[in-house]
Amino acid sequence: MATKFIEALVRAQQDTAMHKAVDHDFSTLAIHAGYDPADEQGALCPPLHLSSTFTTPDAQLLGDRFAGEAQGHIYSRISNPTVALLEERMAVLEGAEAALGTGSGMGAISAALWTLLEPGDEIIADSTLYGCTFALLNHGLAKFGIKVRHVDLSDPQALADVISDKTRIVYFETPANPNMRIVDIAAISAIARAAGAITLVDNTYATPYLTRPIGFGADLVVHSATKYLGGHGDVVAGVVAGSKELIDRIRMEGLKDMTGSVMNPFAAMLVLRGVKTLPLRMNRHSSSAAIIARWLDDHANVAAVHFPGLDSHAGHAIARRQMADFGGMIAFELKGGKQAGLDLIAGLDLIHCAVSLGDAETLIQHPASMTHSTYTSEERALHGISEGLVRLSIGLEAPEDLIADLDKALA
Ligand code: 4LM
Repeated sequence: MATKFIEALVRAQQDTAMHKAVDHDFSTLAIHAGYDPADEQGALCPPLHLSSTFTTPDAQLLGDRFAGEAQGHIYSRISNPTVALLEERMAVLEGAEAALGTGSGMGAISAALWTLLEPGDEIIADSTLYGCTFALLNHGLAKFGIKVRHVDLSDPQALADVISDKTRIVYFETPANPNMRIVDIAAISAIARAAGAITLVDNTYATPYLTRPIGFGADLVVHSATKYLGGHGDVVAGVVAGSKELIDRIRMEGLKDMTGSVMNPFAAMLVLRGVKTLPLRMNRHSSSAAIIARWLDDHANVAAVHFPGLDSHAGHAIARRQMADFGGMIAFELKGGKQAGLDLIAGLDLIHCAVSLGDAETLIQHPASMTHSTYTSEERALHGISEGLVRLSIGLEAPEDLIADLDKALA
């Protein structure tokens, strides 16, 4: 049964027009991939393996596992059965050969980048990135002789103009946090591949239910599983997905030896549970966000709405091509600027002021003073993050109730 679904998924990646048609298969895989209750005494839900270490009947076998000559768990900083199930499920859902669970989204990004980059290499990153990713690149990697260059990757020609044999990684988010810029995954991946660079996509905002970057030619995908994959705001976790060769390297170098940013088995269990309802939740987040984005767009006090589902969005056509729907994130600016945005946040009752995203609860925050305060104000201006921008993560509540709350606060 699983093979049939996996074949369908692979076909879907080859033909994005089929993306919506395989929804049923994705939903089935999100619940079943990698797990057979018959292997665990009929337990419908996978067991939680908390063991930090794993014993073998003799020293030879454990030694062989260390040498990579025998399969099996050694120590939970390297692998763990509960985490391994999530890794297998995420690999299937992303259409990747393999995946790796990590302690956070930043853990996933750090483990991948520390493994793949060496002093003298260049990383070309999109101009807009999550604040801590921007800090990791510019305050972390840059200290160790890695050249960080920011390019507007929503314009593939801009990448083609500057990419060189020094470029090791091309890195971007789509939609980008916080301003919702869309990057053409296929176009950027093709340019990167031709230059011998690895394309790494942060798929946190879209999730594999809406976009599967590897099917468009990307090499690696990273996630903050804290967000939509977990889905309930009660876990911090990350995932990297890609070829077996790259994932094995990231596991044994970036994760095991360099960062130690290991996924806790309990976190893996919570993410496995979250992923079961990912399709249902993403449909609801997306449909509610589309309604609210249109409502905001029509509001007299709103200066601009950044949501890829709007015809007016610069990346709308590309988003239509590479996303099954437009997701649950909206960014907008009020005519009264930053102060009006802060007043709006203060005036809300149902919608909570908090960072993070992808939860059942609708969250609102002010990127310039919160998630993107790692940029200086000059850097934010340079990177297209306006001081007045307000970010909404649309939750699972009734959209009419959210609109009523926004309406009252905007008035
Ligand atoms: C936030 N974001 O935006 P961990 N990649 C993307 C993200 O949005 C985040 C991470 C990685 C927010 C957190 C406070 C696109 C995080 C990092 O927080 O390390 O799991 O993910 O509100």
